[in-house]
Amino acid sequence: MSQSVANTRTVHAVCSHDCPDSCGVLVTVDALSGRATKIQGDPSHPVTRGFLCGKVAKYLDRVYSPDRLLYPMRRRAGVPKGPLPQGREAEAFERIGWDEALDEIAARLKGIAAEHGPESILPYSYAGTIGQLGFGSMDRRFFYRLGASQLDRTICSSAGGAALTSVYGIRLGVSPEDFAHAGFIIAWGANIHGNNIHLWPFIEEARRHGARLVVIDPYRTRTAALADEHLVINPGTDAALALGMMHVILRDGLEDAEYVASCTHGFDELKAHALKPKHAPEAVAKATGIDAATIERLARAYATAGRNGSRPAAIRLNYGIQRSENGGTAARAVAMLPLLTGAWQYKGGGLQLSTSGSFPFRSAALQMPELMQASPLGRTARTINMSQLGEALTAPDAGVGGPPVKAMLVYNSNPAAVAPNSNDVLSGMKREDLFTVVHEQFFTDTVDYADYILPAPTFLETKDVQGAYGHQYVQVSQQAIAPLGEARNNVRLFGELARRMGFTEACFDDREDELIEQALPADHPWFEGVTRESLEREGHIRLAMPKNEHGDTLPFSTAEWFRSPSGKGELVPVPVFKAPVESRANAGEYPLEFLPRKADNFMNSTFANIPVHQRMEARTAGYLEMHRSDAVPRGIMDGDEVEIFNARGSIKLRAHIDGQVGEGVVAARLEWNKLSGGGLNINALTSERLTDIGGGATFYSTLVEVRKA
Ligand SMILES: Nc1nc2c(c(=O)[nH]1)N[C@H]1C(S)=C(S)[C@@H](COP(=O)(O)OP(=O)(O)OC[C@H]3O[C@@H](n4cnc5c(=O)[nH]c(N)nc54)[C@H](O)[C@@H]3O)O[C@H]1N2
Ligand SMILES: Nc1nc2c(c(=O)[nH]1)N[C@H]1C(S)=C(S)[C@@H](COP(=O)(O)OP(=O)(O)OC[C@H]3O[C@@H](n4cnc5c(=O)[nH]c(N)nc54)[C@H](O)[C@@H]3O)O[C@H]1N2
Ligand code: SF4
Ligand SMILES: [Mo]
Repeated sequence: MSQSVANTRTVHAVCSHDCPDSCGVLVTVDALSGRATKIQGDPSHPVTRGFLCGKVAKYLDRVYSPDRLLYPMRRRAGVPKGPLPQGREAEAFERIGWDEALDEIAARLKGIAAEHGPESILPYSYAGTIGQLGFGSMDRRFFYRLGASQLDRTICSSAGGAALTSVYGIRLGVSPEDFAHAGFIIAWGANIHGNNIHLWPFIEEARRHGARLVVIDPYRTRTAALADEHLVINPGTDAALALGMMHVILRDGLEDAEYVASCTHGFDELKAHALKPKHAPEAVAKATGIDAATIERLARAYATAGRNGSRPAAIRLNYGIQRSENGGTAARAVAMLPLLTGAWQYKGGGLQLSTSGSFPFRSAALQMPELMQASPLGRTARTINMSQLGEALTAPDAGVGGPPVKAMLVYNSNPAAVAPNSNDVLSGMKREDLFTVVHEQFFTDTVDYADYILPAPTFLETKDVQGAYGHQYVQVSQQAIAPLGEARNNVRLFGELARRMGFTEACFDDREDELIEQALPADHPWFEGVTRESLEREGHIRLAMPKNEHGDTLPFSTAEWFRSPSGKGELVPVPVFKAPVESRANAGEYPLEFLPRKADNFMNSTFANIPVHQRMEARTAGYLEMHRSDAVPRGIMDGDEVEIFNARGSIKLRAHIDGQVGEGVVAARLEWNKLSGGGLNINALTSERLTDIGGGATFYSTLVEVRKA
């Protein structure tokens, strides 16, 4: 979709950041100079509705930033790896051409694979872009064919994903548009206003019709401040709260017996479990910090919404609750609530954690895991969990057996800033015997440890196809402008590197259009009418999911929707609450629960270096938020410099006693290491412990102590 007016064109792109909203974006491009002059939300996209979040509204500042990494570079001889002052990173490197860079990188990889085996090479990528091609296509083909270690991409959502799948068999949820029809909404570990802004107008619409919004979060987010009620929960205790709600619902017979009979499996077992005295509101109040009367009221309001023609209850569950040691169980327990009340049967009722299962892209065709068999390894390569990068880089057997990691190719990620237990991560990345290549848009913390850096484009500079994890529209993102400098996209980088390695398979020649066609299933009913051509014409297309007699798509309203082993909602194994090892229940030397948070105006570590975004986040820069009752006994006053520490690390921030956190909890937000006071960000304190299911990171289960610096 491209329209011309006078000397400008408007190009339809898709915001590729790791955000549930996947906005349709219109980019105005000056036809003469080829420069983007304006960026706006697509008014015709039913979820984007013509506006962008504060971060991406200022996107041209990022695209045309004077700090963009524009050329391939090689570390200068003798310059050790490690932190470089922001703005002067390029001094540690010398500019080289792409051919030279690719030849030298291929030669090094061949040598390392020959000496240590290909599994000594580790890809490290996450969701710098969530476009299908940029996130995982040619890169995966390359690493499979090489026989490199596989990366388990667990740093964000794997516990919640596994939880949802274990209960429903597929990741589907209430559409954002349908939230407008809800009568009672719970934002559960979900900072909607900060992280998922395009859901907000639908919630406001529901509230205009009388809906109540209740937020369950240990932190007073923007969302909590705007809600009807904020329930301050102790971190990591959501499974207990959900079980307490079940207790009330089942004790009082508020379940929908007909729906339970036709759409769930294991009800009797769950009922017996939930009715145990330890799940009674008085008992649950102790663990969660939410009083018994409130739990009773919450459970009743939740379960009775939708009765007698009233509007139903919707839960926006987000990934906040599953970044916790027992987060998988917590997400499973919450996900079971609408199965008891039958909320799914009503428009606007049910739950949304992720809608990603709505998009049956052909990832096997894009990624070709069968290439592993053609690799020198000739078998399935070992897997390394990305949330344990520190261990992988510092343990002699990469923590999982097999050769030590000798080379790491980083793209779509900034592990030096975002991976947990960063002291170990950074000491691993500092190893002079580790060969590191980083494909990036900016001189991030990770670039400071690179042997070679390669320039990557922004989403304005490349073409892709994208689904969403917060709505049900598939979109093609057109290339709006030429890549800046010598930037090359992920597809081209790995296609060319494959040739340099001597891989002869034809699949390494595929380009964007071919890959987009391969990604789209021809035979899946939900993708009916979705082709590269139709997407290019329309910009976005709503998936053709099954509809009821009123024309509404209501996932899990009937038994046909479930993809679980029993063909119904799985209520067994029953969720069992266990307090995290790192939580107040087990506090000792480090008594405070730490929330190492995302910034409302950054995207994880992305945007942290852009001045306009820094200004938007100035209020939280360098702050440790704490409760007065924790500050006073430690002799800490508002504005004091404090040290936050545990056995893994220590950082310095300024105390801010502002009422955003409750007693026993302290919070600070993500930042680049090199932009942090002491050169280390909050991940110096987080651990590599994994979640109960899904092997996820546990950022929000972190104990610390604080003292005046
Ligand atoms: N502005 C902005 N938007 C973003 C991002 C960003 O960095 N900035 N990141 C993007 C990414 S990668 C993701 S995954 C999504 C994530 O979106 P969300 O899942 O909303 O992410 P979080 O902010 O991690 O967690 C949500 C809330 O959970 C709370 N929380 C922490 N521990 C607990 C707990 O034990 N129980 C409960 N009930 N709540 C808890 C946190 O205080 C937080 O306010 O957002 C995306 N959107
Ligand atoms: N303490 C703490 N740590 C966290 C979190 C938290 O809440 N607290 N959140 C966690 C979560 S949920 C997530 S998802 C992870 C996110 O961690 P990452 O996936 O590392 O996310 P970003 O920090 O956004 O970094 C993405 C990088 O990819 C680059 N990039 C963008 N597009 C492209 C491209 O097309 N090609 C290449 N080669 N590069 C590109 C960007 O410039 C950016 O530097 O962080 C996790 N870490
Ligand atoms: S970051 Fe999210 S809300 Fe912002 S423009 Fe991108 S998709 Fe939309
Ligand atoms: Mo994430």
